[in-house]
Amino acid sequence: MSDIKVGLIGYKFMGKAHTQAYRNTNFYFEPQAPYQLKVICGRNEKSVKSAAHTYGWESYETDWRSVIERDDIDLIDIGTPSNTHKDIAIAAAKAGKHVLTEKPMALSVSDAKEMLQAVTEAGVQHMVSFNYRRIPAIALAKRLLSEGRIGDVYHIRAHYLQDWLADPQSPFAWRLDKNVAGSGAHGDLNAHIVDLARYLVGEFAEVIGLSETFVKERPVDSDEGKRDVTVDDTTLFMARFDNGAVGSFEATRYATGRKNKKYIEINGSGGSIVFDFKSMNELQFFSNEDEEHIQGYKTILVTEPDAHDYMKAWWPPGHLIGYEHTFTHQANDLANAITREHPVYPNFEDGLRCQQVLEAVENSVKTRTWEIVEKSND
Ligand code: SOE
Repeated sequence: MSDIKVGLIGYKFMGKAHTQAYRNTNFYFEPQAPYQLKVICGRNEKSVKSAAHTYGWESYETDWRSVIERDDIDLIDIGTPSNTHKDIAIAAAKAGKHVLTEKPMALSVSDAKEMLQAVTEAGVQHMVSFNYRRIPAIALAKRLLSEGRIGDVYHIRAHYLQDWLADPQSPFAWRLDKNVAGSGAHGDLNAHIVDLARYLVGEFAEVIGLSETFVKERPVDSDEGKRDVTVDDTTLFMARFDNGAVGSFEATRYATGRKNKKYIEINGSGGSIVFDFKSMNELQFFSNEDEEHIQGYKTILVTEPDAHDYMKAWWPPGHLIGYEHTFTHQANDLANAITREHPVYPNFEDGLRCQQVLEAVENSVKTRTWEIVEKSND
């Protein structure tokens, strides 16, 4: 295979993050098949044309269908609002293209199942952009867990906190419309910590949650009116895992002062690990193996090339990396999977499992009871 020719749908926050990932993958990781930035797509011609120029894409389109019809594209990357993911992903798979989609993968479990079926039937690569898995400190946490260094897991407590809606006068945005976003803080933020919990601890067995929408309507930017908010502002839930561990999860857009706080603590019979995104190059590790008089949490600075292959591409030990690198690592893993024809994770099956957890929580909010998490693909 020569190059991986990319068609990127969406050019805003995620469009920018994914674009730099393709460029930096080529530059730092030198994959067997480099990425070619073929075409970027968005509905507003003036804006997408300017993005194509600034980001360095060869061409632009204003209709995603035209991108999929092109036979010079190998990979469709979906960075648009959640209600568009299903149609684009299924059309891309049917056209024989590999698919990377932003999270949450779909609006519902049944949509996610259709998407998984389409990519499986087409035999293309599929991946969901749960980019926080690609933080070297998270990869190290996974390794410590796999090596049994904290023993059997008892607890996971995780939260993902933002505050961009804390002001009741903040304007309405697409993320507040259920038809477009699927859900609110739950699908946007809990989706990330659910994926990390599945990655680090295992499969969810049952859940019980509560949601709240604090501000029921918001001013519309462009006129005098207001629009109803149809999603959750916050969702909290408790969970039991198949392996006996228990967990608590919280996502909110009302944690005043917390711009993007993601925190995960896992306690086991032999120790604990703690990750806080504000210090994303670090992992806290407590081990019962240490002699008692020197026991305590140690801070591991995860910049050694030995910590993870990702770090081999970057700077000498001690030089830190950031948020954008997570997307570069993701793009590099996807390039390797495409050229070497091996699976890449998290894939659409992981996206579906995450959706099944999210939907079980939503059901439990309605029924006010524990809900079993379904795990079937059919
Ligand atoms: C908005 O809440 C958002 O951009 C999420 O959609 C991302 O997934 C998250 O990482 C940062 O915040």
